[in-house]
Amino acid sequence: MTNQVRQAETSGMMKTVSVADYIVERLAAEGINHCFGVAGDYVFPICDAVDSSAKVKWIGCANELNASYAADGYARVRGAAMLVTTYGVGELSALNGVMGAKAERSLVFHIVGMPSYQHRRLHKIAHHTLGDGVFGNFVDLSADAACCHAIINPENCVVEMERVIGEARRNNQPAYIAVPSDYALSPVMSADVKPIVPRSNEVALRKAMAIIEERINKAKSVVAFPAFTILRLGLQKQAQKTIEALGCPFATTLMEKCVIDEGHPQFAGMYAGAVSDPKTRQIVEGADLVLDLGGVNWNDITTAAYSAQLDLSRFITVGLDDVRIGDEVIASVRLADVLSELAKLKPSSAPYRGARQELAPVTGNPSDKITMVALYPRYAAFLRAGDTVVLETGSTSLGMTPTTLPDGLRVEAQVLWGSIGWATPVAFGIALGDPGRRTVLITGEGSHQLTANDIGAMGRFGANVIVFVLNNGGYLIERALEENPDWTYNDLAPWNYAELPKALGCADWYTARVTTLGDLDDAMKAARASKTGAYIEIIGGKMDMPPALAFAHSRLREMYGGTP
Ligand SMILES: Cc1ncc(C[n+]2csc(CCOP(=O)(O)OP(=O)(O)O)c2C)c(N)n1
Ligand SMILES: [Mg+2]
Repeated sequence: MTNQVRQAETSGMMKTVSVADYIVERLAAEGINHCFGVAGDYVFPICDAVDSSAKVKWIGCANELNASYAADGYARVRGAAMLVTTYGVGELSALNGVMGAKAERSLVFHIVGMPSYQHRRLHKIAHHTLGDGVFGNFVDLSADAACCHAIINPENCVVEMERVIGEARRNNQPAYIAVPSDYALSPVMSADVKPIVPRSNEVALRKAMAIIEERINKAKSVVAFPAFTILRLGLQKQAQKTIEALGCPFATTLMEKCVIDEGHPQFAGMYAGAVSDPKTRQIVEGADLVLDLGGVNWNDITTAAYSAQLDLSRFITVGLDDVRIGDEVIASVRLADVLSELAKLKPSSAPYRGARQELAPVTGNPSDKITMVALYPRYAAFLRAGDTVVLETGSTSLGMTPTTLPDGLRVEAQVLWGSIGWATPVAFGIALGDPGRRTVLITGEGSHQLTANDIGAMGRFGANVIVFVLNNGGYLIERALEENPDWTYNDLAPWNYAELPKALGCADWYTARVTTLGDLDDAMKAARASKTGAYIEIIGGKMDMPPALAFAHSRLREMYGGTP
């Protein structure tokens, strides 16, 4: 059928474009060149349109959950991504990943092929349904994981695509686009619409800037927080310029690790409530004005179990699309516009200069077993400018975030949603989306077991990721968060991790399984030199945890409360 439409395009007098082709080409115009997904019959027309597009390449993943994570990773570095799944069985498998993208503000266009309009009209009993002749059962579920959605037909296609693209860009969150399979093959009806580009209302912007400038001028001390959304919107340089123009110190939470180099002279450290460095804590909690650039997420993790003492009356929060000052909200003001206005300011006094944090020294003898004390400084020494590091939830992220890292890194983590298994496909999506940088995945083995099968896709599509898998015999972070670390539910099937790349088709990858520091140092050198992907399985101790986790382990009662 798709071919028939395409033939009509070339042989007929009138140029016709199918709905499926239109959707794919319109999303390509958003800067998307890869489409992650799993095929299925209801979505064949969309898959065909991708396969025959000169601009978008089909990237088949092992399952829809992986594809949704890979799309999240791609969107983080490219601004937007395309995810294609089939009706019901496919889209529901992707829900966790799409919801996570919504929580963490990553723009994934989720396109789902539905049963045909004709079958819907006749209430046919069809596969991938509940057998009830109802075709709306899953639309609401998938739509809830997005910030906007559309059910496409040939008449509304052009208008609806502009609406969802505009709205998804405004919120930087997923959009759900459902396309009945017969409509997907119909010629699209033209409509006269222009792309909706989110922009500030000039009057509102001037009003917000007047208040912000007045507050800055009055404040005796200012601290800025570049939020994770700065990274999602690719505004790192603008945020840095703004902070340099203000001359004030800036701090980050662990959701914004390295959003601006940690070696920047105005960096005041990582703020995490009671576990912050005392100087950082004083700068943040003692500031007259906290300038939140992008809407920091003050959750249980970023505030170290709600131990942050932040007086919201001292805050100005610049959101993606509004500015909040106390109870006053000024709507229709874009973050990027506020940043460029702030960057025009001149600092009233000499800029803040913090003490540069040096990288921790690499310690231990070559024959020593690998301990966490020796491991994390090694990661810091291994990483270099031009790397994008993907951190998995688990002991790894708690080990990495307090570790000072070199300049020029990009760090991606899913701190708020925290779904294990996320990091492996995300590293894949990032490697495809941003091939000019080297992607480094750091994961625990328990998380890796959820999504490791797409190491195969990395090999297939030439994504040369460097993978570190910490094999510590189970779910260490969970052992640490319980009185009894030996519950059997924290144990795992003992995989031979270092053999996975070969079994999954990455025959030319560098692989190693290391048990001593000397072996680890050699493997790190070889991984860095390798032109293909690299995979290092690191054997760690079952209860050897980084200091932040050990701290939590010693304070379980404070964290969770006592037994009632
Ligand atoms: C999808 C999902 N399921 C379960 C959890 C709960 N959980 C959080 S961390 C974790 C274990 C991580 O283990 P591993 O990756 O081996 O890291 P380690 O802490 O051992 O270094 C689990 C099961 C979760 N966050 N997400
Ligand atoms: Mg583990």
